[in-house]
Amino acid sequence: MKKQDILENQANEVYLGLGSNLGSKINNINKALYLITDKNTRIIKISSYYQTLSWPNKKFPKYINIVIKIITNLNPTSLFIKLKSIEKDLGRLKNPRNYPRVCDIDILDFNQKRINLYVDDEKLLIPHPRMFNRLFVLLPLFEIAKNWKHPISRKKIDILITNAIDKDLTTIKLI
Ligand code: PH2
Ligand code: MG
Ligand code: MG
Repeated sequence: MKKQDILENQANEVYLGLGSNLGSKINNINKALYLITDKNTRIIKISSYYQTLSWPNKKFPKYINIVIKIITNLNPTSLFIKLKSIEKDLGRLKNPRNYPRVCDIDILDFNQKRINLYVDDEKLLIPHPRMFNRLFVLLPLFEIAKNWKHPISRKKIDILITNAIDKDLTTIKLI
């Protein structure tokens, strides 16, 4: 049996980061929340909505960012495919990395596991490799998971936040 299959049909605890900096941002996030919920997937926590400066290019429009916790019986590949299709339904186009987007949904943490695989030609790396020194992810995550630990470094979320504050120029506003 493949490792993927073992993860299927069980209640996986997953954290997702959502961001929008194009169009009707709050609406885009809310539509994504509506589409994420289905017979396989339940949303169990939603952070506040945070207005954040676009990183690394502050000249791009500001983002709305949230983090949610879901329970899903989808495996990482199926969840990834579902989230990509939601991004597409919401009107996301293929653009260079870090370009403004209608909606971005990133799998931050899947059952505290290290996952490294290809879905078609796209690389799926969990925990999300670039996100854990970014306050636009850490602050909403802290709000809904005060004792969360990074699955690989085992660093606690409050330590990651302290370390990120100096580096990150994101100005964050609760909306
Ligand atoms: N996502 C990015 C790049 N930059 N900046 C903010 N503030 N919020 C994001 O979600 C974000 C970003 C790549 O996905
Ligand atoms: Mg992203
Ligand atoms: Mg993404």
